[in-house]
Amino acid sequence: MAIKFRGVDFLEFDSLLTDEERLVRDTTRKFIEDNLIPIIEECNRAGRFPSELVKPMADLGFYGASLKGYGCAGMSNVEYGLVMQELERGDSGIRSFVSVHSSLAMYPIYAFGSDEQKQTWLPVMQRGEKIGCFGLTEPDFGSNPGGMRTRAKKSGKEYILNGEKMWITSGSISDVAIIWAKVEDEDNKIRGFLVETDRPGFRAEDIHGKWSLRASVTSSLSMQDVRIPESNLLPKTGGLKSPLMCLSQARYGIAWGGIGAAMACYDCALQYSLFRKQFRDQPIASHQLVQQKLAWMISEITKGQLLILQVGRLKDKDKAAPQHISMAKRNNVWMALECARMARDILGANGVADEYPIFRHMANLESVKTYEGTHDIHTLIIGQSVTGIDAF
Ligand code: TGC
Ligand code: FAD
Repeated sequence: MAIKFRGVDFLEFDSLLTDEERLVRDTTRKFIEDNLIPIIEECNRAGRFPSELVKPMADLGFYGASLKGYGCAGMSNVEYGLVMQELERGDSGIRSFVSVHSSLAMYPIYAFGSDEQKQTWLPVMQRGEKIGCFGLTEPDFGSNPGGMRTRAKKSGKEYILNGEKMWITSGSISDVAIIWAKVEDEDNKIRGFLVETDRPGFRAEDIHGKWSLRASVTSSLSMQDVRIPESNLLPKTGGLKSPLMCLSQARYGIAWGGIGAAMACYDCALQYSLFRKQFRDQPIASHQLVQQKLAWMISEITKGQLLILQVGRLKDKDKAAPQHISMAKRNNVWMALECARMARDILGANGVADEYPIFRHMANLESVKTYEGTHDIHTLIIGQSVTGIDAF
């Protein structure tokens, strides 16, 4: 039986939002309801990224939404977060696509690029005519990107890149990759490069057999003597701090996204529990143990909403620190995964079928818990912040 999402607001959360913020949220919600929900289960089964949505999402201003100029929507951080929430209510994979394109490909060009690089790339990326990806992780360096082996070597007016990147969202559908590499001539300092994906020596191959984020493309990238002009260096990058600054943008969006996935699972389980009857012809919602699960979920969703709204308000004042964002990403993704597991349980056998969205969200959230810094890495970032001791 089809269950339609009704929104989740236990504590008058909406009253904390401005009219503009609610409008952005509602517009995105309608877009997802009309365009993604009807096709997402088919995409998930087939392992297909819904590329037909790339242009419509550009038209709604989703790409680089919080950047100013270059055709970008110039949304506040809270508005951008609400977009991420609604996208992930549909599917983590579609939120991943928009997050990576916006926060990990457009943002580094915006923050570290030359005027010419910004003019060349940002307007076409905003319009969805060119797609970007972010290559930081390598086969042997995930949580510890500082150990990366990818190298850039200066040769006349060019750089030559060699290395492997792994688990790269949108890798094979991108026109440009932001590649992080150690520059041999600069004492192995990490810097960012714009690498057009049609350059000789650049290869992207999709990773198949994922049980998670099946509607998102994930690829490995290989660079063998890829020559790029020196003007493709992002001039303001310098050290590991540069890619980590990009991660702060994307982690922030993910913390909102977790709320969306949790809301989808909770609302589905609540509606199901009211019509599904077991024992004495009573709805399962009348049993105390089912109510306990629903009460846990709505409490945690509400706390997660307040947490990320506060981080968003701080970010709008330029006061959100990495450890604040780590707390929100860690908590909200963990909370969403727990909600998905409880919601799956409430649906009994139906919980494992893709007639309902819960198992898909649950499987997606396993990746979301790992990428952009694992749950445990964010634990250590918070621990480092409060103790002053680095325990990585
Ligand atoms: P560490 O010495 O701690 O830091 C180096 C410099 O960076 C600064 N910094 C940050 N700056 C801005 N934002 C942040 N989040 C920052 N974190 C650290 C730091 O203050 C320092 O600055 P300075 O001035 O002293 O140089 O570096 P470390 O090597 O000890 O590493 C620390 C650690 C473990 C926290 C870091 O490596 C880390 O976060 N690891 C996790 C890696 C990760 O998250 N990878 C994500 C790859 S992209 C991805 O997953 C995309 S999936 C997206 C999707 O599909 O939606
Ligand atoms: P590892 O670092 O090997 O960690 C394995 C386990 O060890 C984890 O539980 C971890 O918490 C634990 N661990 C590691 N170090 C410590 C420590 N010091 N103390 C305690 N525990 C520790 N990367 C990109 O660059 N771009 C992308 O677009 C991108 N997209 C992705 C899409 C998907 C679907 C997935 C699954 C990953 C993606 N990633 C991307 C990679 C992602 O960022 C990494 O998977 C993540 O950073 C973890 O690295 P790892 O998988 O190598 O795990």
